[in-house]
Amino acid sequence: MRSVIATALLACSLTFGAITGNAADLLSGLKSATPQPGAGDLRPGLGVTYYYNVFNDTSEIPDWAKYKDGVKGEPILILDYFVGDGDVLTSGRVDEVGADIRGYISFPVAGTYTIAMRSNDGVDLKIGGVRIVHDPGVHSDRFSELTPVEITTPGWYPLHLLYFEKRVTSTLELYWLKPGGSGQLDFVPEEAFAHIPGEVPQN
Ligand SMILES: [Ca+2]
Repeated sequence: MRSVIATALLACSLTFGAITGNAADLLSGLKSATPQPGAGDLRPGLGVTYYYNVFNDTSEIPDWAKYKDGVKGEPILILDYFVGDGDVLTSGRVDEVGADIRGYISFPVAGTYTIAMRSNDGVDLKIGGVRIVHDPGVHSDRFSELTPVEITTPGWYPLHLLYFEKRVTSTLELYWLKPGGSGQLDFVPEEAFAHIPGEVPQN
């Protein structure tokens, strides 16, 4: 049900983007993981560390982490969280949660991907060392720009996502449209995410 709602809302966003030219500039220069992680080391989903505090900007999460240890959460298998006032990601809490999410995302072919997020509250996404989405403050549900991202080398790329939920409702969704694709963006699928337990990928 939630994906149906998300798809309907995203269609509005896409239309809005097309009418206003509200797509972001092409991003390039993303660095793939070197060396590529071994298939035998990878586990499903993205690793996550939670920090329980009132955050108002994603930049406050690494500052807080200098002084307070986080709590390892269950891996996040897919970023399709549109949960109203329910649990924030895999934290088991409904409010006042910061998340430092790390792992790898697989781009299976070279070409230009269109990436978008919907978030509530703040989000800061970097892939391969390049900031892709930055909407760091407190806000209700809203979509990012549609961001074209050039991938020259297929494979695994380090992903680092800072996110927090302050109060009431929370949303965290990541969409893409693969090269040559047409129509609506889809959730980035589970098979495109992985992490190595205990590792902090450099990004
Ligand atoms: Ca909220």
